[in-house]
Amino acid sequence: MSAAHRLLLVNGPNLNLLGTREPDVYGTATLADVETIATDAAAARGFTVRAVQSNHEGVLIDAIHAAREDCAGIVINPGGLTHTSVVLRDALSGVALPVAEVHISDVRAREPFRHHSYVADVAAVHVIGEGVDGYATAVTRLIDVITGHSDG
Ligand code: CA2
Repeated sequence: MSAAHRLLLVNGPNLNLLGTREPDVYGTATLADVETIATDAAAARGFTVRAVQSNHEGVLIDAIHAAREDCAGIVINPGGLTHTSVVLRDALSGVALPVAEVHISDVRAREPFRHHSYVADVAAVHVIGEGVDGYATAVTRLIDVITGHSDG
C-alpha cells in the first residue's frame, strides 16, 4: 500500500488503559478494539493504518515526524496532552498532513480544563463524544478530506 493510502493513528498517554477503568466515561472497549475499529474503517476505503500509542510525548512526536515520509494523514486522540501540549501541536502543524482529532468522551461537557484543545485549530476534522466509534467517523471523514470528497 502506498503512502497515499496509509494513515497514522496516534493514541496519547493513558489510552492504553481503555477497557480497564472508568467505563462510565470511556466505555469498555480496549485500545486493541479502537485500533481494529480504525483499521476496518480505513480498509473499507482502501487505506491502511499504522497505530502507535505511547505515554511519552517524545515518542508521539517522533511518530508524527516519521509520518511525513509515508502517510497521507493523521488521526489522533492526544489524551490529556490535548489540553497542555504546544509541542504536540507544533509537531502536527510542522508535518503539514491533514489531521483528525478524536475524543471518546464529550470534553465540552466535562471539567473546564478539558474545554481547550491546543490541537483543534491544526485539525481539519473533529470528532468529540461519539465513544470509540468516533475513531471510525474520524478515519472516514479524514479520508474524505484526503481524497477531496469533503472539506472536513
Ligand atoms: O475523551 C477522550 O478521548 C480524552 O482524550 C481522553 C483523555 C482525557 O485526558 C481527555 O480530556 C479526553 C484521557 C485518556 C485516559 O484514558 C483512560 C482510559 C481508561 C481508564 C483511565 C484512563
